[in-house]
Amino acid sequence: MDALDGIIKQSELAINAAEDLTALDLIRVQYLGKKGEITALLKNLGTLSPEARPQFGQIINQAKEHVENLLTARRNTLEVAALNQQLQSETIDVTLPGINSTVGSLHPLTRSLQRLIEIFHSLSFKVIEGPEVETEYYNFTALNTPEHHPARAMHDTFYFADGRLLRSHTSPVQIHYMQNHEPPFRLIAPGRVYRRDSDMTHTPMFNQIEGLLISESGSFAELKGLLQSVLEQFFEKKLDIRMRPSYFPFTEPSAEVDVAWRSEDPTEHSRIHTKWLEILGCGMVHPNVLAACGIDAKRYSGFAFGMGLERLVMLRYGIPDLRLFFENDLRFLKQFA
Ligand code: 2NM
Repeated sequence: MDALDGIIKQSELAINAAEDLTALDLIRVQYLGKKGEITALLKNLGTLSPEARPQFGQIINQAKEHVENLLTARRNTLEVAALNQQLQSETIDVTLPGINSTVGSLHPLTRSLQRLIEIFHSLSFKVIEGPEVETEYYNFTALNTPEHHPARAMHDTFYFADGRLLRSHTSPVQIHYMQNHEPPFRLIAPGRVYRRDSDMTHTPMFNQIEGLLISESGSFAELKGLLQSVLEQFFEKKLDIRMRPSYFPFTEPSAEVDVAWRSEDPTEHSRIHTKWLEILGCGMVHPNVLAACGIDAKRYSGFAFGMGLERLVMLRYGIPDLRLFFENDLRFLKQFA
């Protein structure tokens, strides 16, 4: 009984001193575990006389129950303390301002390209794409551009060591298409093109949209009407356009299209003045080009046109400097959100 009293006192002290649940469990094992001190006393009952066993058994079991109750009470206290501490450390101040997420926007070139594609789509034109690395055949030869044409020169086109090149227009995309499809068709080929040109108004890479219509009745009149309609939809206003005779190896006849651009001239006391601005090139597809694609030029005819996307977008939004397209300055890009 002396031993039991000592054990109870020690366990009470230990339980009250336990700082956390792990320490508390070690104490439980120390007294009530398989090899625990109170467990050992119970095992010892067998050594007592049969008459003494019930009395001592009862006393030891009461002690065991007492220690178990103390352990449970302490465990509850420690659990509540731990929970309170966790709640305190994870407190969220719901009155703090939120974190703003900024929403991006499309690049003006992407936006305008999407609009142009919609406009052409409404006129039954289909979008086709092709590789930016091409052969001389697809970029020049099939387009009726002779071997010694200046456009082929090293200083105009980027060549690779193996003779391939970066396409200088998207026409090769249309050549591939014509070789593999039967007319009639209406196509536009948008994409990046490359020329060895770099100054205030030229970048070595820019975006082009070329169009092509081949049918049994393609005509210059249809070309002019189509361009007028597309340009008026793109600029969202009535436009005066004019065609000037021009030359491209792949079209005959060829023309350049100008639009009458009205603007206020600050040097002329804000007088409105009109300038003719060149915005695209076009023409009737040369019979040699049709022949190179296996198309019967006696049965089919059609027209093609090409325009620079950056230039169109600069006019539409009044963007003064080509470099703005490539710098990705957010102050610029945000204006198109
Ligand atoms: C232009 C001007 C004139 C053109 C020609 C072709 C093709 F592949 F059908 F022959 N595609 N685009 C063309 C014609 C492009 O850009 C100023």
